[in-house]
Amino acid sequence: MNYPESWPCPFTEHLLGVTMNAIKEAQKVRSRLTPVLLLGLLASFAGCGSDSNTTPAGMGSDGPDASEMPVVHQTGNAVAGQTVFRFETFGNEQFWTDALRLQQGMMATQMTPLMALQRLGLSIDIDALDATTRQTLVAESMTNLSPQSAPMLNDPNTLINLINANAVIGIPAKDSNRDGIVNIRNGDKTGTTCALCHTITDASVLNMPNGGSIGRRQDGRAPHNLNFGALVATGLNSRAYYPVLQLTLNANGGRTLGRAPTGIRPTSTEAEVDAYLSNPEFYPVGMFDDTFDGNGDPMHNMPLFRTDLAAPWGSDGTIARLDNFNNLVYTGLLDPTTVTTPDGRAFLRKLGGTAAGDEIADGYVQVLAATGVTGFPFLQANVHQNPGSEEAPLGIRVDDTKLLDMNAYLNSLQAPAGVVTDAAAVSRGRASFRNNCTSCHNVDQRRPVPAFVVAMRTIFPGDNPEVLLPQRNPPLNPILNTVDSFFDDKMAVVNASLRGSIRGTALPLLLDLARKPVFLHDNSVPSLDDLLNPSRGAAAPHPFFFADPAQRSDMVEFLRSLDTGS
Ligand code: HEC
Ligand code: HEC
Ligand SMILES: [Ca+2]
Ligand SMILES: [Ca+2]
Ligand SMILES: [Ca+2]
Repeated sequence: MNYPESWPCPFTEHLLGVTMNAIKEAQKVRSRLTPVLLLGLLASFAGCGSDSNTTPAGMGSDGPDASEMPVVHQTGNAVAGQTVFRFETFGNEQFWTDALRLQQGMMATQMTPLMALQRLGLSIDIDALDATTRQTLVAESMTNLSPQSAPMLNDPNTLINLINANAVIGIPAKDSNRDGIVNIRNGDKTGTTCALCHTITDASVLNMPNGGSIGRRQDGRAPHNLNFGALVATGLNSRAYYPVLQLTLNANGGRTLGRAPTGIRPTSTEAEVDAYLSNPEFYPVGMFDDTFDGNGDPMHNMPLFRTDLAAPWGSDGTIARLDNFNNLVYTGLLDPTTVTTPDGRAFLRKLGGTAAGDEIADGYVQVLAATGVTGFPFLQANVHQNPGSEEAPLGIRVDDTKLLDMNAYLNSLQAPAGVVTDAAAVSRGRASFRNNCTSCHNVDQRRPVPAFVVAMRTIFPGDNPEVLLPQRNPPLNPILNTVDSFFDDKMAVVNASLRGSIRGTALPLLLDLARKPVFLHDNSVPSLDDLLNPSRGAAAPHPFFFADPAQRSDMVEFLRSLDTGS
């Protein structure tokens, strides 16, 4: 068997402090924990890899009492945090405009608002517009949207105007030339923000089937139709996103890991990169590859509600603290040129080994040179005294006050009300959930999500990985990949072993499920009924099934009803 049962678990002082507190907390609630679960909890908090941190379904419980553990989570000002979430770029507009050339691509392709809504799944904030534009868009939205009846929605100039008005959600324009006017036709630049993949609108003006919408912002809700791949492909220099694409690496024996049969190389053309990004088989709609590891491992956009109730972060549970996760998004993903710095390279080497790490960084430098990108990294961040740590994986950290303000804002976001169509079915489903699912999930979504990482073999019994890199510096586990499954791809390189825990998946809050079109982080399951249907097979990811269709449908009703209200 080539699966590591455990690996060394040395701690930094900081980690040890957290660990000791966690163990003390666990001991306090010992009486309410089943022994097996407690053992697993201690193992996962103590950071020693183990498969024992999950149990068969608990009986008659409201959820695992691991949830009693407080999430250490500083906060600032929620009102200021809203602005950070919606508009803060820390200067990444230089990357998106000067390096990736996104707005230039929109102009070159004569992209209209309708195309942005339909093809890219972008959404438009109606409140950001002046009264005349608002009225025209409302009127046009009630027509058949043809160029004759909806001229403004079909006019490429409108898209520029909407961007200038900061109405295109997640891609704000900045007054880069500091002339007091925001106009991207005249030297100003467009960046990206968190809202891009974590906000929709109420679609009160227009709802584009399988696309975006026009209406009022609803922060925290996942845009299931956002086509981020196609958005990046729209840039005139999509090659600038190189380290976050699926790569072919010599260090990996010329192989590639991901959904595409061949990966991108430093010499790949713009057309080849665009073809990868705009193929939904390779870069599915609603997904984002958030690791600069050479793996093509897009994951489904996650909702962000009540972040005070959840941790660790990411499907892999790699990051313990919310502001650390958010800092990594800013410093590594919204301007990936940071990986070419000495600290960036060091982190790439830590993740992928020296050969692969250097190959990614060197390849990227080659791409940037070949495409005339200079002056990077662009991101405005502070040098951190502890490079490589969770606080600053790439050696830099954006403004801490703003990160803590955003923590407060994300904590305050409420999930939409659950959908109840058959109250009796919901109540039967709840009873069944209590009996079958509470070794991992809580019944009551107002309670903190248990913080343990579910071991890969528990959540995915078909996990049978080959070893891609046998040795990494402790506490990192070897790089592993189960062939013929995407489910584990995210966790191949980046997983919770980085903080001394295990390779597996973290537990989500079960919220806004009625609106979700596809399930599990790898988009592998098309409906809640399928999720619970034994026809997926006992070796499939998340193998918790009901053979009886009536029981399944009760459970689906229950899951759709969940929210954080009373
Ligand atoms: C291009 C799309 C995209 C952008 C932009 C983006 N995210 Fe995400 N976010 C995702 C995806 C996809 C996931 C799921 C990752 C996973 O499954 O591991 C995610 C996960 C998260 C999570 C973890 C949620 C959980 O329950 O574990 C947090 C927190 C988060 N994002 C915050 C942010 C913040 C803050 C920003 C802005 C700095 C941001 N994201 C920008 C797509 C995006
Ligand atoms: C061994 C722990 C465990 C058990 C038992 C378990 N789950 Fe899960 N569940 C998870 C994990 C981990 C995830 C996140 C999976 C991922 O990364 O995609 C999850 C995700 C989910 C999701 C969200 C899927 C999505 O795409 O948003 C639903 C719904 C769900 N579980 C329902 C259930 C139900 C119903 C049961 C009982 C029949 C159950 N779970 C039992 C661990 C568990
Ligand atoms: Ca392109
Ligand atoms: Ca990746
Ligand atoms: Ca795999």
